[in-house]
Amino acid sequence: MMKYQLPKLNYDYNALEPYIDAKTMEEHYNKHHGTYVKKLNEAIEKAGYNAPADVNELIANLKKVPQSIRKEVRNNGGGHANHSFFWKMLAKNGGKLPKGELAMAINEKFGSFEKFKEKFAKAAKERFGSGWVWLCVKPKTKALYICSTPNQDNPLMQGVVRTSGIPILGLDVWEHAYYLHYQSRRPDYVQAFWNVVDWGKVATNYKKCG
Ligand code: MN3
Repeated sequence: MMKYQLPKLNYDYNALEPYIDAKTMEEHYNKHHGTYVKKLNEAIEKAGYNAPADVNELIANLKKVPQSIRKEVRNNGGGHANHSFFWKMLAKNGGKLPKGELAMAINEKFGSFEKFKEKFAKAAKERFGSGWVWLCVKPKTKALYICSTPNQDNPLMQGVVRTSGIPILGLDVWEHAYYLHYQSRRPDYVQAFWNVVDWGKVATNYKKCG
């Protein structure tokens, strides 16, 4: 029995069309995410490391991971955590506006929902090469902020990333996430993303932050 498993998708590959196409979903989920899971398990097994069951706990405590596999765990554990989180924040009938406490926090921090989206899109555009863009919460103050990380780094990687915090929404901006459908048009992919964000789930994430 492998320690970490590819989580089940809660929708079909074509559920997010036309914004995210079925072929991209299938490849991205099976091939890319599947490979991160496989390589993560291989690394853990190789070192005989008694890793925590929760992958978020694993990546939040990279210092506890044996040095010999720390880089593989950072990359593949990050890949597993990031994608598991990403799939959950997407929905067929997404795209509804944030409501309640989260909506107020967004307006307060960014001025308006439109301005928040602009700032997030800018961060996506400016992330050079592969990485992720995040909407995060600072644990003590519950303040919102936008950041981006390279490769498969995640804001939970305290002491590793400069912008550590708790992500409540993430967007994969690796080319494999959009190239089949959008080619090099990353900004078009980011605009399409807003149609499939499940704001109810993002609001739940926000609520859990305290
Ligand atoms: Mn990806």
